[in-house]
Amino acid sequence: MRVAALYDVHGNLPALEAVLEEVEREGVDAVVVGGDVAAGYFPAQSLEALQALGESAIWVRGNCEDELVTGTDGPLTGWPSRQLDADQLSFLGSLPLTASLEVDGLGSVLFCHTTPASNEPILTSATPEAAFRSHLAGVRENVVVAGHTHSQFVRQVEGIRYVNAGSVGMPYEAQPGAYWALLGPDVEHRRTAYDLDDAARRIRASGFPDAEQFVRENVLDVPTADSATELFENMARERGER
Ligand SMILES: [Mn+2]
Repeated sequence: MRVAALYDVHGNLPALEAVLEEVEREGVDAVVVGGDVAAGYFPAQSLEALQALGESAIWVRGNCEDELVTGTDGPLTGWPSRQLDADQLSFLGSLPLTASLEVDGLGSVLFCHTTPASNEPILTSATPEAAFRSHLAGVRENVVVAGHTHSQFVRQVEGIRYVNAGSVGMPYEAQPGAYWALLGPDVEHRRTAYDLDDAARRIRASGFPDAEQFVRENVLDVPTADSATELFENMARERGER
């Protein structure tokens, strides 16, 4: 099968709608929803747009799903958690950490938010190899597809190719847009352009408390992968993950 990997939508419905149109044109067999779907401007609508894919959507749970369910009052989770009803929160809380699929040309592919055992560790293009090796120990698949750190990259770790699919709704990349990955027969990193000014207008009207700041810093303009990677690696050192 061919698979579209959509990670870290973060409630950015305009970005998601543009990606779903492109995914439809690609005629994939499945869409993997890689976590951190609803933590952002359009929580319920983003969730519903992906649930509308029915059986062809395969879901894994991100760290923000856990924070929405436990009611953690962060900038991306406090207001959004109050926009979701009990059924939606229970759906998100019940998702598995991993999914495994056979993909054309790639063989077995493991999908997780960041590592197979947890949706929290920080892994970037600059992470030391030893950290990848310990997180991927015991993985039997040829390819691991993840997100979480919002920048597209590929790392070869012994026999395993670790792919960050990028972020649909909150990318840290060279230019604005919606970032995802098309899998089968190879790994193809994709960027979908969308109408940023129209998205900004919709997001400002969403009721999301920090809309203006997010529009400026994460939609109209985005942090570069290099700056985000440096911040993430510092955070990982502070957390004792390195
Ligand atoms: Mn995320």
